[in-house]
Amino acid sequence: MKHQPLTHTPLENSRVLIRLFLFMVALFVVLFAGSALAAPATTAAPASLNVAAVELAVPTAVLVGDPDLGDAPDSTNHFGVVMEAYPGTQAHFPTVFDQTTGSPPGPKHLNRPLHYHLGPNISSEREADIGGDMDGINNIVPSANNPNNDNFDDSITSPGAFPHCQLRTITYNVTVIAGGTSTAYFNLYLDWNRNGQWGDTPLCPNGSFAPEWAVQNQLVTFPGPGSYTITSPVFTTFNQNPQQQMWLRAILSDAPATTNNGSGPLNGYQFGETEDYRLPGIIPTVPPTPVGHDGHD
Ligand SMILES: [Ca+2]
Ligand SMILES: [Ca+2]
Ligand SMILES: [Ca+2]
Ligand SMILES: [Ca+2]
Repeated sequence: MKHQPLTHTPLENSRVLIRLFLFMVALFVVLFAGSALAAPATTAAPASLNVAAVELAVPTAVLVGDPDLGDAPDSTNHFGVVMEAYPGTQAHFPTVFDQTTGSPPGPKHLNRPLHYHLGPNISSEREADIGGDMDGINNIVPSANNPNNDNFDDSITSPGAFPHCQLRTITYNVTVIAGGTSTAYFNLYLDWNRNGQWGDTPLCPNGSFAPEWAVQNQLVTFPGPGSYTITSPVFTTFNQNPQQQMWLRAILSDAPATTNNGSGPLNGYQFGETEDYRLPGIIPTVPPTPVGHDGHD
């Protein structure tokens, strides 16, 4: 039997074209559906990023790009009102940045962007006594003689006692937000003699000086983002009246401090935070009065 060559009628050709068209449609649907299903997997893939974000514990309430200032009382303020450091003692702490109110300027950290700060959190404000403040109240309110209103003074959680004329250190926490290796300077001021200013250098009976600028430009290096606990260098205390309150200032900044009174540079620091603490006086513990026998035993 003679072999007949394969040929297609016009009808058969149109069927082939229809099948080919349907195959292409099916292939397109499969590809489209596949890409749609793959999309969530793409966004969920870098799980390590989520882990890093949790580890950082970056504060969400921070107004990134806004400055930070201290909240110790300052009598050179925008209201021209004298503030008290302690009852009956005028405050001379440099906290207000605006130098038209009087020098020296208080430390101001621009934090654009926020790079590192003291403790787990930070709150921002435009100025110490006027303008916007994310806490809803200015750091100091001179008209009400009301300082110490800045939230998140949280780097020194247990200052402890400062026995008179002893050697000791202090431990503080730092949070680094981003970037590679970075360096910062830590400074600590304590109003040992309670005269409403930092910068004095009282003398201990043993002949050693106790500068109120207790920690002077401790250089600290951070290998990367994270939370760090740091111990200060040893300093000499001076605390004749431990039952009295005492103002303490801690500064973390990108540039070294240059004055002994707790002030900052004329143009501010680029990064960091200033935390001011009004430490409560230590109430001396009174030995319990011995309970006498009542004679009925
Ligand atoms: Ca803080
Ligand atoms: Ca603040
Ligand atoms: Ca404070
Ligand atoms: Ca002093």
